[in-house]
Amino acid sequence: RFGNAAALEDLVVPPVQISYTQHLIDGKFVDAASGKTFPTYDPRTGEVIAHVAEGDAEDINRAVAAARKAFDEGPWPKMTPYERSRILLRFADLVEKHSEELAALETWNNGKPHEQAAKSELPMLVRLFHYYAGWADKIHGLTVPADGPHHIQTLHEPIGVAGQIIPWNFPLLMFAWKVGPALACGNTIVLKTAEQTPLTALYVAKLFLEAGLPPGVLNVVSGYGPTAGAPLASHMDVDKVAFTGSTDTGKVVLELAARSNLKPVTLELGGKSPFIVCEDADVDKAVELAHFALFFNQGQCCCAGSRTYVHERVYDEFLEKAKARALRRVVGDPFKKGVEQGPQIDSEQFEKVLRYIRAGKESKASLECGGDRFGTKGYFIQPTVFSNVTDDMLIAQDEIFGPVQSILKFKDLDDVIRRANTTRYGLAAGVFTRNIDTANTLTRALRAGTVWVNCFDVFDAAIPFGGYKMSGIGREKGIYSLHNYLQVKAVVTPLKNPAW
Ligand code: TXE
Repeated sequence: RFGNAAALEDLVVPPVQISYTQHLIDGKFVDAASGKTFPTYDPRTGEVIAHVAEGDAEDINRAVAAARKAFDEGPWPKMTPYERSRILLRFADLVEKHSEELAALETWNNGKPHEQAAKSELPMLVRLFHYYAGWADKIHGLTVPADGPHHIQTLHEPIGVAGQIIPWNFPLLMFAWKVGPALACGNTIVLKTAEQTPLTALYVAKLFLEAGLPPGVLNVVSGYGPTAGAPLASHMDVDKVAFTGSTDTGKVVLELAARSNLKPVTLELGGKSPFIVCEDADVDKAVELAHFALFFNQGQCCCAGSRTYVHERVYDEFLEKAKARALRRVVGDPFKKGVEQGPQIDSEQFEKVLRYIRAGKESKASLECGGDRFGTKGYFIQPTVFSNVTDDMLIAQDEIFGPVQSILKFKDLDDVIRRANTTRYGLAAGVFTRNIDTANTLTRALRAGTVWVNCFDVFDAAIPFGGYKMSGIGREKGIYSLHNYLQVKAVVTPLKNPAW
């Protein structure tokens, strides 16, 4: 029996009202052009909590027209960088003021533990906007040495209208990773939220208006991928598209962008990240970190440490303790204090995870614990651990995106480097060792956009994040994210006017 099963019999009423369900276009909350709405759910129960405007191509057209006008006619891109910075700071203050409602809304619509939303994600949201406010007035070009008698300078200009498509696993943080750099650089935006989690982005978009963001600079459209996301990715008036989601959809977005106006695309996609426990590891600490690396956020992290490689010398002890830790994991109503794991986001993801669990059971892997749904309502899944996993198994190759830990045994560093890199993904990796040489060898050999050494899921605003291979294109956060939202213009002037 996991955690506290009783937690599900008496669900907490979320301490927040749903105030915004329409699109935000040109500074106004409006219904969908078609008048249609779609339901959004509480993943604890599968019950509808609100009906939200359902965007399609016409809403995207309207939002892009507003963003285009706000970019071409200003005032946003023409404001001083300091004025833009001040608006971002005012927004961050308003987020801080409304943190309680926002954390409750995030948990209600997503199912993540409320303590995680309130104590970690909301402060991070504020921090990200402070960080980007800091950049807004520090973006400048270079003076470039010339071969001839020319003065050459580069201007770093906003790229224009950014189309942004985000997923449901971290609705507010994904909003910040996309919107923060785009606004700091002076762009205007049409953001399409994930159909599962439309609510918090609308709430914070309202706070942006309160902070003084001019109408049309940030437009938020709710809706489904093929009917609202695709028209955004293929829109001829959108100058850049940024996407976070599955690798399959990432390919579609890239193709839509290429076939329309060849807009540049950044993609942050799936992963199958290795977490490597070396022979010298303190096993208790390694177990705790590997557990966190996989189970955090119900296992719904693109960078989840979903292949736990353990050195053969510590394997047996690790396995026993990893199983005990998973059995201690507290599953239940995410609003209740002490609950570590809430429900998966929706029935589709719930079924997907259970399908992978079945595939694991049918393989030669050993099911150590879990392996089924938790309770009888909502989308809760028991923390599940498989041992004796081999690299060729489906559960070791595909992104499960759920609370399913796969433990694999390795012999030596060469063995684990080769196997850790044998994947189509390359988003992140974890290394747990006390040996600096081992750490240095692994950090250089692993083909991944982030390597966490003796830590995992550290997400400071300044740390770039993104993938090698099929985990994506480009980097978000940090100084690197600014490059996604800037054009570089070279200006060349003769040092002496030619005698014309
Ligand atoms: O993703 P999609 P889904 C992975 C994870 C998960 C799987 C499927 O493995 O189980 O993806 O999840 C929009 N044109 N990740 O179906 O479809 C969609 O509306 C334009 C990893 O939710 O990629 C949503 O806004 N847009 C991931 C966004 O794309 C389209 C986070 C993501 O949806 C579209 C989420 C289309 N044709 C899932 N189709 C990560 N990297 O963190 C869909 N969308």
